[in-house]
Amino acid sequence: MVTFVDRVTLHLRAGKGGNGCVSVRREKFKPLAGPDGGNGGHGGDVVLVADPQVTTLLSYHHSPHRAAGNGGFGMGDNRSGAAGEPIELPVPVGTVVKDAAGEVLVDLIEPGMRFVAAPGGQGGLGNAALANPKRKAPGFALLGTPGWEGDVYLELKTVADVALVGFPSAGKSSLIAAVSAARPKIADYPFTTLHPNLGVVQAGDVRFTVADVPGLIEGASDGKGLGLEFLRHVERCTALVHVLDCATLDPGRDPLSDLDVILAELAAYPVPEGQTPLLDRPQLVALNKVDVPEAKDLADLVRPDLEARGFRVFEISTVSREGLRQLTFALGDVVATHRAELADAPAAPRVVIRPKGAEREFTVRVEGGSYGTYYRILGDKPVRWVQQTDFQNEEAVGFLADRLDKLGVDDALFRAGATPGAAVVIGEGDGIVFDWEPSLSSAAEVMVAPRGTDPRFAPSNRRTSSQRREQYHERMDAKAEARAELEAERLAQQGRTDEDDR
Ligand SMILES: Nc1nc2c(ncn2[C@@H]2O[C@H](COP(=O)(O)OP(=O)(O)OP(=O)(O)O)[C@@H](O)[C@H]2O)c(=O)[nH]1
Ligand SMILES: [Mg+2]
Repeated sequence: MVTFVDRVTLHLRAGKGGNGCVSVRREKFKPLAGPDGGNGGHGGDVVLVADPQVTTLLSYHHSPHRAAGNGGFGMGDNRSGAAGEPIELPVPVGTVVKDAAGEVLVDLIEPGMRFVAAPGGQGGLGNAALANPKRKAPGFALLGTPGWEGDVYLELKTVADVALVGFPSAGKSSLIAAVSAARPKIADYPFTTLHPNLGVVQAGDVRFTVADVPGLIEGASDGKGLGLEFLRHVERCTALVHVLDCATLDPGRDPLSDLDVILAELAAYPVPEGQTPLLDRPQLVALNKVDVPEAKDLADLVRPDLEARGFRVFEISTVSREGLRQLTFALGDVVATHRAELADAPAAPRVVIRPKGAEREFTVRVEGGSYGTYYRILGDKPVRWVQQTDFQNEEAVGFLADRLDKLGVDDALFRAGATPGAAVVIGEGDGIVFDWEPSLSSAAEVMVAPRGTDPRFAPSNRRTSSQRREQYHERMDAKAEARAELEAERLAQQGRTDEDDR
């Protein structure tokens, strides 16, 4: 038996980003020829795709754990890691995706719509990419960040233009089989249909889809029979067709009271906000099984009453195919009119989804616990930067500190009242805990000088150019003097030797 699964919880894991690489290029006469560590590859995404070929969530019911591939590590010689293999999960058109808290994330209502349910992690930069004129040979690389991991909840809401509702065995499945190529199970016991069936109907040049939902009985809104559970599949339809059984032999049942029971049950069904209540949509009545003579008589009898209540009534037989053409053409008109209204309606204002925290990149929250106050920093960037840091590597930790300071984290901590040595946690939960040491931000503090002095105010000992000129002349004079002295000495000596020769 084919199982129809229309709700499932998926456990997804996107790929982890690959780590960047630290490497130094070596050449024969240049042993340290610069950094050449490549970047890590990005982790693969898990993507849900609305696929018209898929009709149930069955495959996810059997294997709800799905994971995308991890990014490859960067390597030396500027080789980047391979990107992780993404996975695409085909889901039926009309699948609503919710997060673990039940919040609607997306409604995959158009064929081909894609939704990245679990984004892959970022690959870490290698040391070649981290090099810049100031940091020529980085001795560190960034780690890849983990991919998104968690649960999403899928719920299938069939997308059909027309829904067939009615008591069990009224002939709903027989009708869908008579007007479309769908071949649902048909039998003369109640609750033959256990899941919605879809069929495509061509009426003139209008093509529309019809859904047959499991039968309703009195008290369905209290959970009797199959309950109202399957009316979820009716939520999106344009029009309803009440299929009324004119040939039932059950005592106490006739088309008029059947209709009242179904109307009461439909009225009890809460549609999601912003949608038209089921009973405010166009409704048609099909009096079925008129191939049976008694049924035909009964149909003729109740028809004026129903018309007086404002319904368009069709006498049909799925066996003799009587009245089917009129019914399908009338439905085609309703659907076409509705489609034209939708096309004419002014387009809904476009909703711009801004990335979260676009205006403020992080927040500081002061929290207290039995271990004293600590400061929690929340924001995508700081959290990601921590994930990218190899805490075994001092240079990498220094790089993290610089990044946090540049973002303004130190200033924000000051403003929040943190003092040096305070405990700072980055991220939710246990996160990473630091002892805060504010980075030095003013040049005066960096210069080494006794407390209370500032070398910038110390008198200069550089010579001015006039002083330099003076000194030059003094030195030249001294040289000339020394040379004259030497000359005199030489002459004096010569004189003495001349005397000796004599
Ligand atoms: N004579 C006659 N019998 C019909 C007609 N349409 C359906 N039936 C019979 O009615 C019985 C129930 O038909 P289904 O189509 O299974 O009824 P259903 O409304 O889908 O019932 P559930 O799925 O149980 O809610 C079957 O035995 C059909 O053969 C009809 O036009 N004439
Ligand atoms: Mg059925």
